[in-house]
Amino acid sequence: MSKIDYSEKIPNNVNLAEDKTLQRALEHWQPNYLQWWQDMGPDGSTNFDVYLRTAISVTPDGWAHFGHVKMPDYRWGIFLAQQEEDRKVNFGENKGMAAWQDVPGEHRANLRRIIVTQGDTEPASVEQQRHLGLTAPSQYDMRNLFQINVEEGRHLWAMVYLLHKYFGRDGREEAEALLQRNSGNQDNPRILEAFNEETPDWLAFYMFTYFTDRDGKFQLNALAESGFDPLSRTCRFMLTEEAHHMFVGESGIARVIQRTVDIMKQHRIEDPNEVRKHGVIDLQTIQRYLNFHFSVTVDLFGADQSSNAATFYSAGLKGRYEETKRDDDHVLKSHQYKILEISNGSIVEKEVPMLNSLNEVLRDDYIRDSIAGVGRWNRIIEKAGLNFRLQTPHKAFNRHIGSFAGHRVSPDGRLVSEAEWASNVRDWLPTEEDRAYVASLMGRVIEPGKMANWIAPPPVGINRQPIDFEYVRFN
Ligand code: BYC
Repeated sequence: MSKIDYSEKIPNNVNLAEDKTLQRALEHWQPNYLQWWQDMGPDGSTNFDVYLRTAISVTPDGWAHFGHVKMPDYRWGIFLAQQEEDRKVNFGENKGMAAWQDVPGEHRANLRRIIVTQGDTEPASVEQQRHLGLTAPSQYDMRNLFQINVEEGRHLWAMVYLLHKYFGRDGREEAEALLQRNSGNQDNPRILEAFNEETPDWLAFYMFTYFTDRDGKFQLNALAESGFDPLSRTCRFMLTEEAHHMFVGESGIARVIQRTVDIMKQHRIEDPNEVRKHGVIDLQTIQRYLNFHFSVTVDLFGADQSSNAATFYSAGLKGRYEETKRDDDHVLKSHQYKILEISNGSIVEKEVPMLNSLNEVLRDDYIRDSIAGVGRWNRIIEKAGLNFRLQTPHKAFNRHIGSFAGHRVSPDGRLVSEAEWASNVRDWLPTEEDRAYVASLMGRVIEPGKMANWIAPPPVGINRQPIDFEYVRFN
């Protein structure tokens, strides 16, 4: 197994010491990264010792080593999954060629763009979540937040390594720019819209990690198929860390629901106003947050028809989810796909060339995967004997990218007038009052094992530790 040497300034499994120019360039970027972490990373956490997992090798038994660490001392490094022998480009017009170990000149600009877009989301999410440590509902949750933050930081390192190693001077400039754009900054925002939204409270955080980190899963899987082998290997290792992020989201929402339905049962109440009197989050508010995070995330897949997506695929740069498990020609020139469009005032299906609709293909795979967890949340409500059910909205609801941008569509998929939208939007998307109510519940709970009133405890702790383990030492 290829162990990672933590005595090196930048831990890595890419023989960095043998490439002095690259090593110097990354060592030059490192203090700027640490400065960014100080300025934009988890607020007020510098002195905390946090029970974190760190990768000590990229093999299955080595990537999750647990111990208390001060976050600024976390060893961010560069880890690629092991190289597969004789790997090929598995799709597109270059299918069957040996996978590229260097950037093919004609695809340089597109590859750089994909890597920069991926890289931009990682620090953006840390910025979005930077104040949440101040209102963590338990030590367990605070630790999970910080774990996610350090790993998103490492994912930025992963993309910066690719930019520095393979893209020369413009790669180095892009790496600097990744630290200069900031989430929500009017003058220099993050690239994709969802990463400029706020994550102001923990309900939003769990929704983000459930829905938006899942976009990460699907995009990284598509990039893990890339014919550019270093990108594929990088994404394959990033994916091992992504599962925990989505777990935090799914189990977080499950615990919020559990607590709410326990209170509803105990007091025999269903009216959301009554529910709120007990300091828990009503199911209707959870639904509105779900509608928001789902729709904003669905936009992240890009336009339904995209010549960029067709080019990325045909060139062998970005595949479909589980490309190599699919049973077709992997060239897709004669394939069709059904997308939705608006025609004569209603939403209808239309068959178009699949190559141009690969963003939609990935979006549909994503939607299928997201719905599964919502079903598991509903089982908690059902078990409590309540009739309420959460639902993912129609994929045309609240869209800002693609053919539905500028149209009003209800959560159940009807094209509606501006007037109907205006009179219902308060039931469909979180209102100022919802956000203020959720914010009013937030407050840091620091005693080991204690939970805020609005959330149930998790069934088990991290790494088989008890729930009242000291996950964060505040010093
Ligand atoms: N917001 O032809 P289109 C993660 C732009 S998440 C703003 O459809 P394309 C993570 C687009 O750039 C995974 N703008 O574009 C999760 C284009 O602009 P130009 C992130 C948008 O290229 C949680 C124009 O609209 N990874 O890892 O086919 C925490 C036309 O669009 C948006 C990736 O996304 C938007 N939502 O598709 C931490 C993978 N959507 O050229 C991390 C890499 C589109 O006209 N990225 N536009 O100026 C890609 O593969 C593609 O760039 C996209 C866009 C799928 C995002």
